[in-house]
Amino acid sequence: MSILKQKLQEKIELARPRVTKLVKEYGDVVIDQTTVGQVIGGMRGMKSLITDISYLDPEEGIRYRGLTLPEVFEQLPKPSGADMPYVEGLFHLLLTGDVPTKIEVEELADDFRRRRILPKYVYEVIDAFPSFSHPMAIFSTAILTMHRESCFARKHNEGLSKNDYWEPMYEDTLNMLAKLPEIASYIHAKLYRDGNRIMSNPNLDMAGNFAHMMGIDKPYDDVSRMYFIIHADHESGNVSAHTGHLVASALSDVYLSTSAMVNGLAGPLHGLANQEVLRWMQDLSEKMDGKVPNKEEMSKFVWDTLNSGHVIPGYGHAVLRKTDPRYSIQREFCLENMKDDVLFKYTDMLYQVVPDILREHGKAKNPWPNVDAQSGIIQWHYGVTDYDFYTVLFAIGRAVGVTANLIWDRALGYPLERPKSITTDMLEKMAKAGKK
Ligand code: CMX
Repeated sequence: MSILKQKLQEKIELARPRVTKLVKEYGDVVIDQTTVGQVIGGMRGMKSLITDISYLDPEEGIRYRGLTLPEVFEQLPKPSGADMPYVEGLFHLLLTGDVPTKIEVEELADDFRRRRILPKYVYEVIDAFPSFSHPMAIFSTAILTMHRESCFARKHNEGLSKNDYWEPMYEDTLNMLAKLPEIASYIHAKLYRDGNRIMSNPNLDMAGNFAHMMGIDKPYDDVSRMYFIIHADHESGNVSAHTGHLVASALSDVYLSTSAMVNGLAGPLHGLANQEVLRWMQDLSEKMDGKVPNKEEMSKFVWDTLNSGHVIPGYGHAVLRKTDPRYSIQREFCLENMKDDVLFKYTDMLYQVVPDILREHGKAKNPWPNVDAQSGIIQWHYGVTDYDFYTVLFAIGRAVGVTANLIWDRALGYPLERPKSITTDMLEKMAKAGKK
């Protein structure tokens, strides 16, 4: 058994009695109340999910296993010559709560390498897609196609004890994660490089190999590591993480659940916002003839967008109430590596004008930038100008966090998700009774 799997097994044994005790001894303790506004308003703030893998504080931003993002970047081991850590190391941290040693992370990176060969039929499925398809639709389908490989589905059919559910889920997860860079870069080659595929390099780490298969030189390997790490998890209630958890709660395997989570991520209010940001900035760039707008010109552009009934992409958040630390990490990278880039200058100018405008506009609860405000311009700078592709990169990162959660869902025996719905009549009656 690998070091990671062994360690995970020990952690699972320690965690199980805590959950059993909570349900047995405190199962009927009230922890929250639900309002009419929450039932109609997308369940905002309703405490109804559990995960130890990450926690999102509205003021501070995301913590992975208790570590802030700057701490994660500082503490995780890095491949030699790299400024950014191994994505495999992040998976180890998310799964176990421990920062891996160099030996542990290298063993895991080797494990990923062994598992990354893609079945031939996945290439054929991708090839069969019309070339004008959205890459997220192809990515989701390619993952879904591999459902037939699922160890979990096979073992469950054969009769697997509930206690052991996590084990084939772990195997499926590693098998799938290791293949995502190959799937994504193959889709990129098909849609945007006339099918010119670059074969993988078996000596590289997951993200380094992705950069290699994209055909982009350093520091794009570090961009990929940074990108996959910052997008990995944002606690359980966001659409992609929640969808993955919900679908897996029906004992659907990792392939079915991850494909579903990718579909949730593909919405413009969620992961697709990064491509919306680029589209929007290109529009401005055309209007400005490539020049950097001054503050007044930028403000006018932002107001025009709002007055035409559109949201400002890359700004606002359902939970966060401050600048997203994922934005700040990328901003630091831009300042160090691409501070003269015109689109970065646009982004910086937007940071100066948008928060005040959104406050004056008076709708958004959070006027600050989120992860998507900065991520597309970095890709653009390094030559990935096909912005439809950006959400696929988000999806590779998000899969790392969502699947770590799914393994724990199985380990702790979390049941089928099934909240109760009511009719509008019932809600009106409850609302009136509650007002008295
Ligand atoms: N521009 C203009 N209006 C905005 C806004 C923005 N960036 N953010 C929120 N609002 C509006 C909402 O549309 C809503 O208006 P209505 O009452 O007319 O429906 C109002 O402000 C209240 O919204 P909220 O409670 O502040 O935000 P929500 O939780 O409903 O939505 C989010 C959150 C992210 C969907 C929203 O801020 C938004 O649409 N942002 C732009 C798209 C974006 O950047 N998405 C990426 C999110 C990051 C991620 O994927 O994790």
